[in-house]
Amino acid sequence: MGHPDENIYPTATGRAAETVEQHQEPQDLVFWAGWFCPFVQRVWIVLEEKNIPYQYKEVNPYKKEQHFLDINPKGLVPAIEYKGRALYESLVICEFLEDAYPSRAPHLLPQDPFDRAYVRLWVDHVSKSIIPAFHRVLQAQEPEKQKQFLEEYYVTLRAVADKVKGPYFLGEHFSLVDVVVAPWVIRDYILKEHRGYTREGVSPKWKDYVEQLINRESVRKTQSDLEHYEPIYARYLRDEAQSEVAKATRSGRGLP
Ligand SMILES: N[C@@H](CCC(=O)N[C@@H](CS)C(=O)NCC(=O)O)C(=O)O
Repeated sequence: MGHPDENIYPTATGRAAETVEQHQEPQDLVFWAGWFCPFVQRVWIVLEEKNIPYQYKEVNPYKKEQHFLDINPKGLVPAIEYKGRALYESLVICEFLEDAYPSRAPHLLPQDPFDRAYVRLWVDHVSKSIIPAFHRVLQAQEPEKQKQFLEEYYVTLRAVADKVKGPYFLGEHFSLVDVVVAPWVIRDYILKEHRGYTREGVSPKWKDYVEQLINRESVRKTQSDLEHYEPIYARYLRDEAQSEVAKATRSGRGLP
């Protein structure tokens, strides 16, 4: 048997499978994706929001095949090739799409310099606080630790909830903050089933915000059937996952 993380369902399902089907034709922009990956989903949401033509290619990043390492030496999804040149790192790609397709609304970074910085500030909070806290809850084995990390996770989410203007983070304007939060709220049922998390436990405002995000069309179109995320997270819940994110969480390092 190979690497345990190779045993993921091979392709997108549900609404995401329909979206993949519609993006098979060659285009200037090739999107190297893994249907299950929350970092991939960020880029995918942006592509769909802006209606950018792209060709979807599924890759299993755990196999570290040479053709993919030539595109992203880190061997992580997402990556893109734009007119034959490669880029990776989900946030770098999201900002690139904003810059490379300036006429395509919605603008996920606002025009005003202060507002742009404000969005980046909260995107940074998601990357540096929310996602590591999510993984600590997910991977903790002792009930005491699970409880402690769940409380810490709530604190990181409340910080965002307190700033939400509604319906989205900035108000009516759907921004990059919403893009980076959405993939994690779709996956929160894992913590609900296994770690006692509830959306109400964060705050009523958080619950309302989450409803808006999960019903956004770009989010729904990039989501697979929930049952297929389960086997992937089962390994995290036993703290057996060997992904770069899992290893970083275990050793207390920052995420890759
Ligand atoms: N910082 C990267 C993280 C991407 C990432 O961790 N992707 C995971 C899948 S969700 C991956 O490719 N994992 C392969 C591995 O860990 O070996 C980004 O934002 O793009």
